[in-house]
Amino acid sequence: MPRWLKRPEGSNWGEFGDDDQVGRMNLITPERRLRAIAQAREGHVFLLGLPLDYPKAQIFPGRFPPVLAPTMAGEGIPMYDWEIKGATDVVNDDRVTMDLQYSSQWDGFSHYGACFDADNDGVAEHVFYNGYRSDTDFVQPAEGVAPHAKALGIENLARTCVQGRGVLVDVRDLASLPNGRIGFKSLMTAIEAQGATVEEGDFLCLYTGYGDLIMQGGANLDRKALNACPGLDGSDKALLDWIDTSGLAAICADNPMVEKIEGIERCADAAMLPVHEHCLVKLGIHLGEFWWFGGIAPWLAAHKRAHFLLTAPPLNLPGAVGSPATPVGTV
Ligand code: UVW
Repeated sequence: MPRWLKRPEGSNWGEFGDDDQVGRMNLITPERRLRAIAQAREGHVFLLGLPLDYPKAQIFPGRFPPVLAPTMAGEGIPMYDWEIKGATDVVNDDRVTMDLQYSSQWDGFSHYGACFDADNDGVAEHVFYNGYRSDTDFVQPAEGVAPHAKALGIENLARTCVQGRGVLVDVRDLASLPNGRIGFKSLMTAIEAQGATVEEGDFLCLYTGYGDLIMQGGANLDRKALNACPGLDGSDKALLDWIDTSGLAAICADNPMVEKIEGIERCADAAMLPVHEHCLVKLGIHLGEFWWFGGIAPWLAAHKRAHFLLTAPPLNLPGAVGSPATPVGTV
């Protein structure tokens, strides 16, 4: 049985193969990676992620920061400042409990799906990129059962190693647009003004200023300023079309959702997060969120550059639907 009989309008399901699980990452060919590596001209590196315990105050309900604890060497024996008996070794060993999408992160394709009648039986099911389904391709949480993605887990993204050409576009000035929503025309104007180009297999990096506010604000976040930062306008069809035709591999933003939905009317038969649906469900485009560009952006601007080598593998954690990220930009 094929996985689906009908695919959502505007989707590319099947075009990278019936069982493809990495979508547009397929466009990062060895040639394109070498072109990206050629952007590393000076040897400077920049962290493009927040410390994973940032934001210091909760932004996304239900997601909590990492909590460290010692590994236990035995009952009541924390493996911390732990001296190995009969030898001189001293060992610290720890574990972490955290929401994988608390801080800088990748959204995997298994993170976000849609209600759509892919088997054409008149009833919508919960489907994900390339027609994978909630009922057959995930283990759902239950008493004593850990949920996980049997398909589209973040390990698929990890296997691609996530290395290619980053294109930084500074959109901080676009906060003045209505509801801070960046449509096609405004984005194209910013891209052109900054001498950037977005080509097949590129990582589009959107610098909204949100990450800077998180870094600077500590626990006293300026919520008004955060809410004023811009994001993509998923209600703009021209923008969605450009995301498709540009061939970009992924979109990485320093804000929490890449897109902004303020002012878009919610509708029972449409997605609340249209950029998520367009990218993660229909086209196989990964989304990076809560990144930080406050380090690399001034350097790129001072050197009249917009492109760099981006390296950003997620955790190779089988079955997870998202992952913390510690991306690196090399110039
Ligand atoms: C949701 O889609 C709910 O979250 P995120 O913005 O992290 O993808």
